[in-house]
Amino acid sequence: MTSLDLAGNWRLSSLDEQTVALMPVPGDVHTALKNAGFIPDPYVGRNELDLRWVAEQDWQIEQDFELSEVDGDWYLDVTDLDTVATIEINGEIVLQADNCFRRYRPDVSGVLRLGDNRIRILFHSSIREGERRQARQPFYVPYHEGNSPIANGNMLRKPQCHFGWDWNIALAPLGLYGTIALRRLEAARIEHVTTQQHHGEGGVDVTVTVTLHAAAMGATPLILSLGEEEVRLDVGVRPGETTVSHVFHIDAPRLWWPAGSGEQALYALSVETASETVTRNIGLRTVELLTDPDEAGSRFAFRINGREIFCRGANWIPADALFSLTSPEKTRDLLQSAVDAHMNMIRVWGGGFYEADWFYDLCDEMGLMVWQDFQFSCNLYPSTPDFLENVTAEVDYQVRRLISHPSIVLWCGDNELVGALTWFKQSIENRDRYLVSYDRLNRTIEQALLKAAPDAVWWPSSPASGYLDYGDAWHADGSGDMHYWSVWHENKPFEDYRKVRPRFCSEFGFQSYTSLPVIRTYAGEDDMNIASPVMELHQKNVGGNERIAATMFRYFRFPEGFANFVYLSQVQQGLAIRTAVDYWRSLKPHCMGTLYWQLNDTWPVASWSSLDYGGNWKVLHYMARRFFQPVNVAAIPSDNGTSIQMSVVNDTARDVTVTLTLSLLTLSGERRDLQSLDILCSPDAAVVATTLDLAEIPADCLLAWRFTASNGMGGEGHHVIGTYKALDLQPAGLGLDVQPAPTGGYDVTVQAAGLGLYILIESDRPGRFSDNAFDLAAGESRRVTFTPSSDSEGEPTFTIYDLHACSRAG
Ligand code: BMA
Repeated sequence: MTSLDLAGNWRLSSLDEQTVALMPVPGDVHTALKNAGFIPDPYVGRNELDLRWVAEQDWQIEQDFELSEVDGDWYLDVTDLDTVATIEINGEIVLQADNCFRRYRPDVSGVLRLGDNRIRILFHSSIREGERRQARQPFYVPYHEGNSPIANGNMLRKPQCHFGWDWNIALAPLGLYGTIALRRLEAARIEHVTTQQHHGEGGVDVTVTVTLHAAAMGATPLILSLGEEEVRLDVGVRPGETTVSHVFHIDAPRLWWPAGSGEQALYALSVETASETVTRNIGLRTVELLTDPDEAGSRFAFRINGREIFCRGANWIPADALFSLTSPEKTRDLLQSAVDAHMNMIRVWGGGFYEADWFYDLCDEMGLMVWQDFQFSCNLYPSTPDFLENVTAEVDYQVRRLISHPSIVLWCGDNELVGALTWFKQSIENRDRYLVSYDRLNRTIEQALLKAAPDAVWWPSSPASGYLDYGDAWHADGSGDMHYWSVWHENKPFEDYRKVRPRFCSEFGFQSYTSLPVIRTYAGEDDMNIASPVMELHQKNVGGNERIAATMFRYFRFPEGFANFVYLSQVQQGLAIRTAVDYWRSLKPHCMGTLYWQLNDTWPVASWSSLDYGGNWKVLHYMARRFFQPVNVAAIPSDNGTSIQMSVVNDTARDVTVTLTLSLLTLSGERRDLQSLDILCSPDAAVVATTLDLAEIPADCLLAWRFTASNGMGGEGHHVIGTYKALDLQPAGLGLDVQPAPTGGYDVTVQAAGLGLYILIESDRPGRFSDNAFDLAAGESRRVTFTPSSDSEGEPTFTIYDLHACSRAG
């Protein structure tokens, strides 16, 4: 036996032994306590408020194991240990850890016994540890109090959203989410496997570098294979690290492309010693971040394999607030939803995790480019030598672990730390000190990245207007990436999305309520009012509910009843994000990316996400599949409000001809043809198809369009001059027919007698509709398929919503 996996059921207890439960490892303490009946479900009602005590105390987990041999050198292999923890074997301390993002491999040779052994992990309260570390700082290091109801999370190398966030429950969870195993150190172990690619005329050279770690002088066979080619090396090792490199040459390489731009070719790399095997999937591709200066400032565009790719996507936050509730299947479903909505990039935001290897494997396979933040967000951080040393080790490990994934195209220093310098009294009064401190951290990250992966693409912070530029990238749109939050956080109207011309908008968002079936999982019938204490607790952005309601006053007639309120909140969210994306895509190639905030939710909550907790598609996600289509048509009103440009965008590498039919829709649902035209749009371009004078559109009509593109894509849309609330919408007269679908699931047909806008079919069982949130004119019908999720039980009941019905009088 050379390895003993210690995953499995451990004994969890409080230090006074009053609370004892089983805890599956990997797993988290809160879920174990819930499953054992010690605490209620944290996600239900207002239970969150009664659970702070869990993270205020220390917890221990223990496990007994047997060893039939203890000869030689042994080490413990530990990853994703959350966070300040002491590990003992047979009563001896073998590890004191304080970084959830590092891999620890302490030597445990001296403490193992033949026969029975005991391992114990003591989790120290992050709340108390954060407080202790803050008190030890040479000067106070502020954190964002609005985002972090639990204080001093910035002291710890732990997911920052664990301390609460403006969408997260504040639990400060603790546990072990990765590997815990005992391994015998044979001649050498594999410490790291990294790769570098060189693309030349004659093919691609892939340099594989293996770092071996040994306790003594010796030799080990090393078998490397990439694709069909295999080499066997006999490597002499000395105590400590030995590095070996081998170059594979690949003629006629099949390249890895982002989704929608080509295939996701992957070559299997395997690195094998006598005792272990490490595998990676290598995708051959070049990545460049273009930041050339131009008239507006400087560009921000990704060039993959020599072709500039417009990035369509969203921001990823952790899959769940509690690790034990996550699974690779659930995450696959969320990422698949991103690809299904024509996204080709996600940003792994800096307040969560460096995700597991399998997460990036999925992104590699699906063609989702990853913008990877280093895990620092919205706070200021220490820059003491011990903290920076810890960060250096973290960056070194994470970068070497992840660098071979073709999906990762950018390494970004942090989320919003430059902005954070302007948020706190201390850093406003003494900017020099905090800016220098920030730069020490930022430079530490950059240097550790480039040491581990010299070819990695580095961007200092998101947002940033450029290297060593500490300006306001929330409002300056000429250079770099932008977080445009004036719509939402500054209460600006949706039209303000058209007042900026970002080069790449890596965050912008608008909230909605999570769908009614999800609200029912945490709220009782009596709580179904947006001002109820339960609904307020499931809204983490101060003023969020007021913003949603006030925006409805701005654009819509006020909805009647709770269900309609939830529905309309989702429609207006979709409208907000579509306004931004339609305009910014029309600016291509000035703008080369839009990543909205945020793809997913960590628990059931009102938020900016397009996917509900559990993966159901909100209205925005159905709309995103339309507005992110590689070929799309959008109506863009002019600045002075006198005309509308019909914009055609083509993100594909081929010419397309778009056949566009424009019509007027009367409020009773009659479609009156306006004009039809064919537009040629060259590859990777946006063009104006036609400009309509507003005088051509009567006040009681909507502008509508349908298009088909020569590559098979197509779609439809409508545009309202002014606001929806000004229109005297008439009843849509919707009828619904449900039949079992021949392929499984249900065929749902909606017919309209009048004008139906944003028709939404909702199922009380989880699942996905083939289309939703669409419009119908009088006499039109649409059949969509509802596919229940694999875990869905029972017959679904369908409810239908539309814009007129949600706020009809009487
Ligand atoms: C951004 C993010 C998050 C936050 C979101 C919504 O700036 O980086 O910190 O959740 O805004 O406020």
